[in-house]
Amino acid sequence: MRHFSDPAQALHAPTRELHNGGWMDFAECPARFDAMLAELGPGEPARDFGLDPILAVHDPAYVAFLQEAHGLWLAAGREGDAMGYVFPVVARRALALDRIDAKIGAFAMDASTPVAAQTWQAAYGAAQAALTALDAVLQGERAAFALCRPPGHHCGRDYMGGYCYLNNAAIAARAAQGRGVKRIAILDVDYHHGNGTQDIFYDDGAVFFASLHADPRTDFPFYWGHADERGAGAGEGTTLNLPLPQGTDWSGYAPALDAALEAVRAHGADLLIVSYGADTFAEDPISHFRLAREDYAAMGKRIAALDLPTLVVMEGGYAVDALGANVAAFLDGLERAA
Ligand code: OKP
Ligand code: ZN
Repeated sequence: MRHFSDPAQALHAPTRELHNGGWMDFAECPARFDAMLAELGPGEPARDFGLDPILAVHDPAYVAFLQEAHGLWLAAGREGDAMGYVFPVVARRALALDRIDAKIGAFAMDASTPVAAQTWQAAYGAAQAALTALDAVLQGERAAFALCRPPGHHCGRDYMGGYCYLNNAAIAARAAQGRGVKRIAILDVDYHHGNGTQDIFYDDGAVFFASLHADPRTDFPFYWGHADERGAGAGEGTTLNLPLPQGTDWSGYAPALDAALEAVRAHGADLLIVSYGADTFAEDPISHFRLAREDYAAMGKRIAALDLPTLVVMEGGYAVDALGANVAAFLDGLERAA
């Protein structure tokens, strides 16, 4: 399968993240990107579609913040990665605050998404990779893979979170709508619920969002991904959440996947976007499902049976040594059933 990326995506390299009250090495590391490229080969370069498709999803003030945040951090006399520690969840109002600590809290949903020196360049490259792979699909490619890193499914219109800064899947979906694609389905098979993607399309009846993920009662992002979140307004019924317990293996995963695929079929989509995460792997260091490599091939085959033009965007997956092979197994399964 053709795949697309931008070298700038390797430049985002935060050193650490808050974990259970202490510091751990940043799990979403540049080695993930290198591991995928080592397995899949260099692929094709992302083209530059500019800022407009990003601004079709994200708030301009948020995009400006991403570009300036690390510079403001350095200007405040800090070193290392910019991280927030105050989050305005109470009595929110539009205050135009300049201090980096105030800005970063207003544009973040968690304290584990640091902004490093080249975060913007990398996130921008990942979004352009998604747009380039989408273009290949709209030109007639049956499926294409955007090697997105950093991932995107946790961030929303005006906030970052969960290692995500720009929502690559949402940016591709809005671009597809702009090019005349009427009905779109986003299938999120990352271990974690794609709360940002859900949020962006929650009231959009043209974009169906289905997600299989660890039950948010036990796993990040906790507040979203519960089965009773089903969309609102014109999007009522076009969000489907299938939370699964920790320890889920293929025997529990496959029936839920089939239910999601059936719902995608019923939506009548013209384009499928898959948010693929390999953090459902049994050996993932931060996750608790038990999928094996061959399950990814089976997953790809079942998704291919939908017989839809398919854009795959990369999300998580932190067992770095196994990552390339897991991604390749999924893409091969998706391609072989074609
Ligand atoms: C991103 B993706 C503290 C917990 C923070 C964030 C998980 C983000 C996963 N270290 N965990 O969905 O793979
Ligand atoms: Zn994940």
